[in-house]
Amino acid sequence: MNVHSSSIIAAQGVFIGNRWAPAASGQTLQTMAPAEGVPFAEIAAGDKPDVDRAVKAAQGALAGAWGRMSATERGRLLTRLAYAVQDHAEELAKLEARDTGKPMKQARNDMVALARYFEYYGGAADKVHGDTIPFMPGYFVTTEHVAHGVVGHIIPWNYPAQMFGRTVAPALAMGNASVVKPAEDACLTPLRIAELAAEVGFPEGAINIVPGLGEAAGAALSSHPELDFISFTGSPEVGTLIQSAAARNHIGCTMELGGKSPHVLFADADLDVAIPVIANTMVQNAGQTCSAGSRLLVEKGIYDEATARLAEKFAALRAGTPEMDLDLGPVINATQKKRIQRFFDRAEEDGVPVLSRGQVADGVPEGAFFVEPRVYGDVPRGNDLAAKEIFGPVLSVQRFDDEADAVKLANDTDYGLMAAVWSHDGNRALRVSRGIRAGQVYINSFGAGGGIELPFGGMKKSGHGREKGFAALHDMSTLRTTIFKHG
Ligand code: TXE
Repeated sequence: MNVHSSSIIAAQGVFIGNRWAPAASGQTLQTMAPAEGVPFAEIAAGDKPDVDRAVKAAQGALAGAWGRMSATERGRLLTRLAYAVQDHAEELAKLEARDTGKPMKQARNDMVALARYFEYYGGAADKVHGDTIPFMPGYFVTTEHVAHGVVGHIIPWNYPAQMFGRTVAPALAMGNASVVKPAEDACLTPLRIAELAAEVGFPEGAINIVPGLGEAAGAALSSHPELDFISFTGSPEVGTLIQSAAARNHIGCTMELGGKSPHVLFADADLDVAIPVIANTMVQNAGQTCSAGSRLLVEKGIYDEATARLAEKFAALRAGTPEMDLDLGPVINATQKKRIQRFFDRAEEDGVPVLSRGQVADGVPEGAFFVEPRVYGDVPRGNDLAAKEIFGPVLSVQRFDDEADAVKLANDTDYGLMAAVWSHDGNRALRVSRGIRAGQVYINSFGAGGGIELPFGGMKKSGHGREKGFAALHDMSTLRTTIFKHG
């Protein structure tokens, strides 16, 4: 694909059975370059007939070469794809940066993570062991983890390449065949990765991509009667629709539905370490990260010092285009920009003070989707700024009295994806971490560079099921128990 600015990329269409084809309807959609505010790519508007064809191709793969492959051979293919991603990292990063607007350095890091997903799950493919279970005399019982079959993956636009690696790599490692519906706002890297997969030898139908609108291709995929499992990352509203469809088809699903993750900062924390991490985890990907640490809870005695330091950090932040490669890029589209502006307007009506604002760099194109990064202080408990997932570069700060109050405040949200506790008192940090309902809790750090080895997923309304680590391999497979009565 040609990624030069000023030209519109014509993506090749849907990718089914290792071949490109136009959408059955012949229709296309235009996607925008968020850092330019202009149309960037023309993608196929996939819909039900395309999804039907993709599911058939996936079933064909399971009945054919892909289904017959040993776990070791599958692992080798995944590893080869990891190397191919590394070989094409710069091309993929440029594509991702233009499609999402993120700074080049963040897009490059995304490609490192993408390759790592395929490397990790390539190595793990033949290391998922079952058990033998002691049972009555005369019986020999084993369990094994077997593929679900055809897995549907509906992924969002914030990290198109990483999300592809996160959900597709473990599915393939376990021998499933995948049908992916990437987001209409940013889907070019998943298409290119699928093409690379075909080049390194993945058999026809193992990986199929049907781009298109959520309510068309996404709805057709999630309600497809021959799907065996579905993995979704996106909004809680769409998560509800997909879970309802999965329930109607009696299939399993994993849901990753975002978060409002807190940093709990005690007075004895090392602010030199904590403050830069807190500021950075908030503006990474312009705050459009499900696990963004978007709430800072500060022990009252250090509130002034912590917020002053944070204000300084935020004031220095600059948003710019991928090529400017500054601290953050734009948000994904005009709708998200308007949505964030509404939070700003409401905060003003509620009299919540802005502690600090970063800036949008001079020279960014008119009409691009940039948002000024902001920190809000003394956010009232229950206020939208502290309760809702904003999905933008907006940090809400609140103060707490003591340990019990810190735990109460940390849990004062519907979400439970990630959290961090910052304190030099290890006993207290561990105690507090036990009280927080979140799928991942960090002590004196946050995010750990993506941590592909570490199980990741939600409690409460952040969803269910686990991605990353071996936990993903278990979710991407089902258990067969063999009961052998012998002689
Ligand atoms: O998400 P959608 P949107 C949150 C975040 C953001 C909000 C809205 O708070 O502000 O959601 O973002 C597909 N049937 N997250 O509207 O619509 C869609 O095409 C089947 C958090 O972009 O949920 C895309 O591929 N699929 C999040 C995917 O769902 C449908 C990441 C996600 O889009 C569908 C993104 C339908 N009826 C947003 N409608 C995270 N957890 O990281 C849409 N889709």
